[in-house]
Amino acid sequence: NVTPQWLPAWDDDEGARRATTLFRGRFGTEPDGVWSAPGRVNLIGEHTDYNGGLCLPINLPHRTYVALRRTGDGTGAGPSDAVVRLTSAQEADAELWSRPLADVGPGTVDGWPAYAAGVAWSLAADGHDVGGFDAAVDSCVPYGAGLSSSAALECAVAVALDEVFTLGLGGDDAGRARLAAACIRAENEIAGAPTGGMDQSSSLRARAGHALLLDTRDHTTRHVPFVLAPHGLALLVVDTRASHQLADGQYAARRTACEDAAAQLGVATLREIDPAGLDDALARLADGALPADVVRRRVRHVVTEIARVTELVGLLESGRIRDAGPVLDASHASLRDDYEVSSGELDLVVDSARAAGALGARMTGGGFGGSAIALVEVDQVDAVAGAVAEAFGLQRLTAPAFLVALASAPAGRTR
Ligand code: GAF
Repeated sequence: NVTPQWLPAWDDDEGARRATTLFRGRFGTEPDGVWSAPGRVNLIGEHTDYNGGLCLPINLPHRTYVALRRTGDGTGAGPSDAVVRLTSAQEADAELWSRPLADVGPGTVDGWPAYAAGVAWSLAADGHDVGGFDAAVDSCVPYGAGLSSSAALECAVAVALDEVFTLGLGGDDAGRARLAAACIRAENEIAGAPTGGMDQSSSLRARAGHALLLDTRDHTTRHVPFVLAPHGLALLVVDTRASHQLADGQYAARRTACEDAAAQLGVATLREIDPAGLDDALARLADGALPADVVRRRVRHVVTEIARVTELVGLLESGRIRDAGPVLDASHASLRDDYEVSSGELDLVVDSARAAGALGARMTGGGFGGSAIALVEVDQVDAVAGAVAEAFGLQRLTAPAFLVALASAPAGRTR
């Protein structure tokens, strides 16, 4: 018998205390406040957000906490006062990271500081008056697990800078959409990961108790109630602990394949392909940088996955979450066979969870490692987790880690 390893979320007191203690220790003064932002898990709609499509993430109870203090006169006018200094509890032994804001730009920052300093850069590039600051970061969002630890860091810094530099964006959804755009730009241009906008939009714009239906074609959103307990269900998240790196070539290659296919078909994005006309569209695809049969499978995933988002939203909004299993399963099959972004570990989670009684299961996030979700009866959470852990043990894989996802609050001020 293998005991599953659970990943606890901190409460706000613990998160604020940790970030504040780190801040005092490294900077010898008090922060102006503590802000935090959640990681996310996507229910369905994978690899659709850079295709003008739909996705449906919820925020996790796991958050990244940032204690931050504005320094200098904050006008950003003089190079001496516009210095960014950063420290992270996850890099405890590292030296303080320090850089004039004027020196932050595409290709200049490596590692985790790119996500934090990058947001200051993109807000400034968007015309906002952002100056120097000190920040200390601590987080219980599992790192590198496909649960958006990077977006949580970006979004926590974004809401902090919004407040200390009085940008006035955090108070309503339109402003939060602009903060999300700044975070996405930081990730694309400073961290160099060509991701879509789902993760940052969720962290800043999704509400507690709801999934965020995000339409990446027109940037509209709908808040879809997502509370499983009254249905006797729970959403189990399994971190495979198998490495996952979005900045590597595979994610970018999928994105390029979709853009090339859209160009071949003469549409702005694959969202414009009507599912009813999918076969016709596929027949028109020819060999290019990739063989036509590969491109056809990529396109089929995107078009059918967007339709599955609508299907799941319909089930949620009509109180039929118990019927959602086959939709989740179909999403996984499509990601595994057509989009080819799953992994042996992700398939093992999905297969072993289903065999142990999960109603449905799928990989979530970018793939190539990372996490999977399973919809399970609330009284079977431990049994399903135990079965998955045991399946990993039998194959001598690194033990996976588990959490139960409750749709949680967006980024904001904590203290
Ligand atoms: C990662 C990316 F960051 C998102 O933008 C999205 O494309 C996702 O992979 C796949 O759905 O999380």
